[in-house]
Amino acid sequence: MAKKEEDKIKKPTSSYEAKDIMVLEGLDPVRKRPGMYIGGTGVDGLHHLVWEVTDNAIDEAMAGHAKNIIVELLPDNKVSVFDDGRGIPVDIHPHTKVSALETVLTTLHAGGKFGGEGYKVSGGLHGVGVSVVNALSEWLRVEVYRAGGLYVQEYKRGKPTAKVKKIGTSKITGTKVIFLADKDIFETIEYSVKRIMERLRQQAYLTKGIRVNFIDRREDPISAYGFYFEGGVMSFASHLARSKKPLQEDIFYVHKQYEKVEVEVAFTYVDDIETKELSFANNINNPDGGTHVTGFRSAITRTLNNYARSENYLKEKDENLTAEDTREGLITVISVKLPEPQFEGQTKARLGSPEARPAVESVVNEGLKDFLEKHPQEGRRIIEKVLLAARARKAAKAAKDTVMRKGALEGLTLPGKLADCISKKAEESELFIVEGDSAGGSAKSGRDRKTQAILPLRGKILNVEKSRLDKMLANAEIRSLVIAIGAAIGADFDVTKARYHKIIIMTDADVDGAHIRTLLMTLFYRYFHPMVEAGYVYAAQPPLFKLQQGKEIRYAYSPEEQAKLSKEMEKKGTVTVSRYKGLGEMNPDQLWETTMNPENRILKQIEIGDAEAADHLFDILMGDEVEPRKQFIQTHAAKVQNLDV
Ligand code: 28F
Repeated sequence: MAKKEEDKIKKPTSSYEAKDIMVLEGLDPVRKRPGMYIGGTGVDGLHHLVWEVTDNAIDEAMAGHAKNIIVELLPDNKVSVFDDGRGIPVDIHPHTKVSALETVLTTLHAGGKFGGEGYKVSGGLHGVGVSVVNALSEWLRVEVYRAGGLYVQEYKRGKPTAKVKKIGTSKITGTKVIFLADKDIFETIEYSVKRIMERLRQQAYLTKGIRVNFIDRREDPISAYGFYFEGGVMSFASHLARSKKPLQEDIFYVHKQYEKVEVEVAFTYVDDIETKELSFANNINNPDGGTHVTGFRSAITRTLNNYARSENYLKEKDENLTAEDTREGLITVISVKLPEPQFEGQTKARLGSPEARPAVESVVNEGLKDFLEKHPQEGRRIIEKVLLAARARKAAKAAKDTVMRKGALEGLTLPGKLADCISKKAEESELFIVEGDSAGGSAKSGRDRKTQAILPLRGKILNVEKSRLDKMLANAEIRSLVIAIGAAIGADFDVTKARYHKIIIMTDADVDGAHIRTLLMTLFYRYFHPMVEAGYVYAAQPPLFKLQQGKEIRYAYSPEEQAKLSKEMEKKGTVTVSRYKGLGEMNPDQLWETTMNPENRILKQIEIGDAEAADHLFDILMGDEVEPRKQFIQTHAAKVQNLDV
């Protein structure tokens, strides 16, 4: 049912003239203070080199001149990027007597973006120019296929090693850049396939119809991936909703030019309480939203309220639906393209351009009104969902007020099950969430009382997937956890109030333990998100094996370690190996020694990615959709080893 109103989209015409190049300054400042140009010289800064070059290829595709982009990771960490666009101009500049190609590669901010009518739509303000990549590479080669010829030039740390040379003829046109990041500058020059894949997939979603291929040639056999999305942001939204039950037949989609702003929005409501909202300006991700998101939210809220009233879902006396109510279960991708976007915030993660707000608001208002008129049955489902959210909001507020009134959530009365630590300094305090009362008992007596608190959780905590905040607050286990952490929950959560700066999930190393860990990670991801962001959440890694040889007892945390250790200990006589089925099999000292003692325990810090994966896994395992769960179990059942039956 997507609205296919593909208005004629005005493409930026970057008419190339040698005069367009604004020669600003040499490259020395870049090598002196690389952080000024790419943010840092760690792994993020290293990947910025790849983003800069690939963004230039995407720009050429966005301008309608390239259809295919090939990114390759070569052995010894060289990166190669190719696009089949027009090829960087190679003609000699009348004043500087230097080839345009050399100027673009060796001069800061050279390129249509800062002058002329053309503008870069991807990379945008972040696009510092390929000359920065050149300056920070110990070696770089550019090949230009243009006007029937193949032109080449090579550089060392940004300095040409020879003039631009025509080394052959060519039937195709395009640009290829191959570079080797300078290990004198970067802490590491090891690339992450995952990061590059995620970024290329995202760029392909945002630039519908272009083909992006990624080939990792560092190992044998090579691995190759291709991204190609006819549906653009529509495919992106459906990818984000892949494990959820949709409330609409198709993704809502609108793509229109509004004055200077090109607006493309896709969204779908799903049967869930979680919101996903991705926004981009000139293909740059804006995690902190901005004027385009504000425009979108006011359009949704206003149009749904008007519709709910005109269709009598809301009576005269009923209060309006809030923006919050309309966001539950809404999965959205907003992409705007505009000349000279203004970004705000220290990480430039928010779009400030005022013109983007009315553009998105008007385009979405009109599109959604039209959609609701044409699809009344889906309109009904959406309104019913939003009304339900409004009722839950009021109930949650009432429940929270009740609970708050009782003073429980203020942490005045800590839950009985919590064995708190003596220290009141959050930064040194640790809260162990332990599965089961027996392990809880051992943890309580084995721990370091000064800094370690224990909260035993009985069995499976509430299946947080379907419940709402109010129902969750009613659950004793969850309430104990909220009170113990002492920083409220959900939208009111304030991480600076957290009473512990380490929350350690300690569950058995079996399937049940993994299940509980997934539940808890989902809970933290959804209702204590800043704790995960701050890196406060960990998973304890209990030993899998105990090895005994005479009096000597050792522990192994993986089958490989167990094999190695057995071989070593066998020299002194027979070794008995026992597999730990659960924490409860360890006595307090063993539990302390192997899993709680900061000296030699192993903790896995939960990153957003892990929690997000748990959240997605959780949808599959615990959500309503049977199909994704069946698929998941079939796919993974083969891989599950030592399943305790
Ligand atoms: C592997 C990375 O960098 N592709 C690029 C072009 C095409 C033109 C261009 C680039 C205009 C004035 C500065 C060609 N013909 N892929 C890439 N493809 N830059 S970068 O122009 C450069 C600027 O000089 C191009 C006509 N107009 C623009």
